[in-house]
Amino acid sequence: MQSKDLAARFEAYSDWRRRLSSRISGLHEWLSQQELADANADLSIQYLLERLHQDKLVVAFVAEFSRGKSELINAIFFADFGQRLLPSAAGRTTMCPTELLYDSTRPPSIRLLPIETRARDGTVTEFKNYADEWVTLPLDMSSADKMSEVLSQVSQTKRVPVALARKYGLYDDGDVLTQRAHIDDKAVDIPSWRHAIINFPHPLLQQGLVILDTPGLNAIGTEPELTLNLLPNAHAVLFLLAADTGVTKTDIEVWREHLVGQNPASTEGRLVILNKIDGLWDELRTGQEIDAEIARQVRSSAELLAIPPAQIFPISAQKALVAKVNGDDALLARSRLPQLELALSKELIPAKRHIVGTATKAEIRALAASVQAILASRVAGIHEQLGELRGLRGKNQDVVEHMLERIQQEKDVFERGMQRYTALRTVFTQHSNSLYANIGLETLRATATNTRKRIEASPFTKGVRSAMNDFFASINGNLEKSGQQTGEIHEMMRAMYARFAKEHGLEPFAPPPFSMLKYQKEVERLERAYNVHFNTLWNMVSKAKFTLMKRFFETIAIRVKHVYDIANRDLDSWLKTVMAPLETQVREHHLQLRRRLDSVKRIHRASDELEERVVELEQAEAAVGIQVAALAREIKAIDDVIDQPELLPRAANG
Ligand SMILES: Nc1nc2c(ncn2[C@@H]2O[C@H](COP(=O)(O)OP(=O)(O)OP(=O)(O)O)[C@@H](O)[C@H]2O)c(=O)[nH]1
Ligand SMILES: [Mg+2]
Repeated sequence: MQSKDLAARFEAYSDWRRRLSSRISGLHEWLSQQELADANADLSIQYLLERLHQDKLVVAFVAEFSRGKSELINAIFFADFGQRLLPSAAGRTTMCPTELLYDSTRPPSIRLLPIETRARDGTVTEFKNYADEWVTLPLDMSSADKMSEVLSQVSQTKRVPVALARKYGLYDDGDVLTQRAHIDDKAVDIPSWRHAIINFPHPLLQQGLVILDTPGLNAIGTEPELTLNLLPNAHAVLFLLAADTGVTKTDIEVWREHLVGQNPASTEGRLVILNKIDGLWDELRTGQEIDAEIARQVRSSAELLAIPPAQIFPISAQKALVAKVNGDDALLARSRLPQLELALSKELIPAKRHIVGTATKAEIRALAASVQAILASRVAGIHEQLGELRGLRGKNQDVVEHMLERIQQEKDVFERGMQRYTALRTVFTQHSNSLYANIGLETLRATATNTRKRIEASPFTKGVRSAMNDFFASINGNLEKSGQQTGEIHEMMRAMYARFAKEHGLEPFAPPPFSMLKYQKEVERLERAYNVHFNTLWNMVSKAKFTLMKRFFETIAIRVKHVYDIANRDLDSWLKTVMAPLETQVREHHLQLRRRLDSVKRIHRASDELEERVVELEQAEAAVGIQVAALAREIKAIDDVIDQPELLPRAANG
């Protein structure tokens, strides 16, 4: 059955990740056994495995209220429970952003962040680190009724004085935010919760799928967490329209702001759904007439959103849910949900797998290259020694003595060169420190504190704007400066490698450069989002605007911190990547010189040692050859898993 396709594909993807992880662990084990894993290799394998393990696929549902987001989630994911699990009803239903995921370290539950936290500093992401800020209610997996009762918390509201709503940034005198909740002049209804996380052991969630259900339009704008973090980072966003309302002005606003606002060129991973087509199922018309009407609505919606009609999926979420619950295949086909599920699984999962596979391959290649370099230098060393020793056959003591002197000299020269290496290490450390001073978290904290103070001190648009602009300017400046510094470090290391290669015959190595582009792009994206939302936010609320502005800034600051965190981590590993090979080369070369000196000394003492030494070296050479072949096999095994065509479990066809 087609509706199983999404589940089957997702399962296949998880299985692929598991196989890949176990292959990579195999490589790591082998490297450790062979004593070929240095700190750099350990670290990059650990990161790789962590990333594969935690890999999440986030699918978000966005629309104006009552378009059927929660109903669609129920229909796609939770029909097996035989009823509506997430609350879905006329009017505003989902009152807070709701994440559905599975974390096996916690029991099934719903965690709720009280709306009161909006009056304090701190974003939802930050609050996620403090369990005591959340109200946790257990989910009784044995009773769908009890579960749906607990889950109805996401539509909970409470009545509060207007002044308090204003303080939370939820009330505006223009009455935009609380339109339908207005009770009287002194009190309004507001959501009870700011954010909900449902921890649910659904097979898809267990494999790393995260579903994000959002409340209708206005609530989106007031929680910057959604606009700046959750939605831009979602792998797919499903945008819903409803056939009974057509495309309204607010639909277009949501579409512009949250789906194309940041990157008009890309609608990749964005699916548009025309829901509630059952409203067009008029018994007095023929099937053909109804299909033509649906096609007409699809075309006109496509035109209004400026996207190709093929990107719009007409469905009936409600009928699909009913059909799945009752096992009514004809109704399910008529709801057209299977087409949407198929598109979702076809678009989403192979694309995700491709990205993860390509990144993993690149990292494994880099790792393999550094191990291959060590092995190559060992072979070169053995060859050199063999050459020397074979040349000594039949020679007298004088020649041996002469050679002894020569190697001793070479070793002395190299040890003097090592002083240069020690000096380089010092300069390298200094450079690294000043790099971290620039892009370190301390600097960011100071800049953010300064901006925060300026926002608080300036009640006018201009003041807030210029504080924010300066914030971005200072971040961009830091990134730029860091880029120059990594450039200098790169140049210094490049020169050093070239010099060691030339003077001591070490393996030539071109250290990879470091690019700041990724972080600059991300900050640019935030800056663009800030520009898009600033005016909306500023116009939307009058008295509450400061609470909102501050929260808006805090979210931006958290996102920038996240960018810095990643940049710092990447820099850590880059600095290791450029330095570690030199350390290894110097150590290996030094060892080799000592070994050469040793063997010639032995031969000098007793000439019958010569043949014995030659045999030993030949054996060592063969052993390295075996390692080279084994490494190639390990890498190929990993490549094979990555390149394997998608293996769909039998459920996909059944
Ligand atoms: N006829 C019909 N009604 C639907 C369909 N899908 C959803 N509905 C109804 O529309 C109403 C709103 O659905 P919800 O799932 O609550 O909508 P939502 O987008 O989650 O709304 P908010 O949570 O308020 O943002 C409910 O009464 C649903 O039963 C559909 O395909 N056909
Ligand atoms: Mg809803």
